Amino acid sequence: MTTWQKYLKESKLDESLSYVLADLEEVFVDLWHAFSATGNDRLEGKIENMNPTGDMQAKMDVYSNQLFVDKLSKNGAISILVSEENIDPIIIDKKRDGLVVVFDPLDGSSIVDMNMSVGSIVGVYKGEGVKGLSGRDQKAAIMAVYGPSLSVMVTTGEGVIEFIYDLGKKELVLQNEHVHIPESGPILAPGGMKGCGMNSWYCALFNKMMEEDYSLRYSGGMVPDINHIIKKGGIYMYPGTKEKPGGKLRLLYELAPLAMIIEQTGGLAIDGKNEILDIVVSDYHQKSPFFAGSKHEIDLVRKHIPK
Ligand code: AHM
Ligand code: MG
Repeated sequence: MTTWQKYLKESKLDESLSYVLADLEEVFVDLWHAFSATGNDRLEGKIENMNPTGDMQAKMDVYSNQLFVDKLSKNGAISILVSEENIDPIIIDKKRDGLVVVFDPLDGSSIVDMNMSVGSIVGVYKGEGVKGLSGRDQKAAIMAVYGPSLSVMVTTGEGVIEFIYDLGKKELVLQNEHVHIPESGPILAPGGMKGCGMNSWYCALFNKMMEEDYSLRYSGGMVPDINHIIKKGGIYMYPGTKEKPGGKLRLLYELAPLAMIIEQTGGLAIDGKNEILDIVVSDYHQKSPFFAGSKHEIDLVRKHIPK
């Protein structure tokens, strides 16, 4: 049975990337266990302030960010960390010719207290920083789904591999060595529907897809929704809305890693016109509209979105 650690040993990955992936297993497992804590150990509710990037913080946001930062800042291969929860990058050792790890430690904080599936998103770069780079420069992208089981998809640019946490072994074990998204599929996850009235093209596309018998499956957690779409085919959408014309979701640590995973499974991820992976990072927390999924459904967006 191939475990995560065995896969890292046997694959010809750059040594420093292997160190980072090895630590991430521990972070994902610890976080997944934290969701089942009871009594005083259970972390529920909001904190009475916004995070530095403008979202209300759940207690789990703070906890999960601390888990990532504590573990990764001790990793000798990393020079810089960029988190959704910190306005500025965390410099570990700028002189080191190391890796830059970007992450959303807990995506789906609005549903985390509802016992629904949520996730973590991670991208890895090499260099002195990430400004001026694009998602195409990522050395690896990883997403973890915290649901009834813990599952992890990882890509280093040669396809996508899926692991599932084995409770008996207490390790991630290989589940699927070649994850492929169908060319087309029935899952429709439309975010930003509040802006639908302002976006007549978006309403028209939504109505057309509902008439065509797509299955509505929007959970409020992008990672499990994307995971669902990779398995069955379909599309996740979050366009610019009246309230958020530039979109809600963050390019660097949410969209670019998910776009790399989707592309490596054979799907596509665009901002409406351009591929997400081609957008150059100019701000750590910049946002973008997002459409990701099977090729056929991305084609539908391209046909409907105003030129
Ligand atoms: P978060 O990083 O604050 O959790 O925001 C990202 C989440 C996605 O997981 C989800 O698809 C979307 O925001 C939900 O937004 P909305 O509540 O507007 O539907
Ligand atoms: Mg997020």
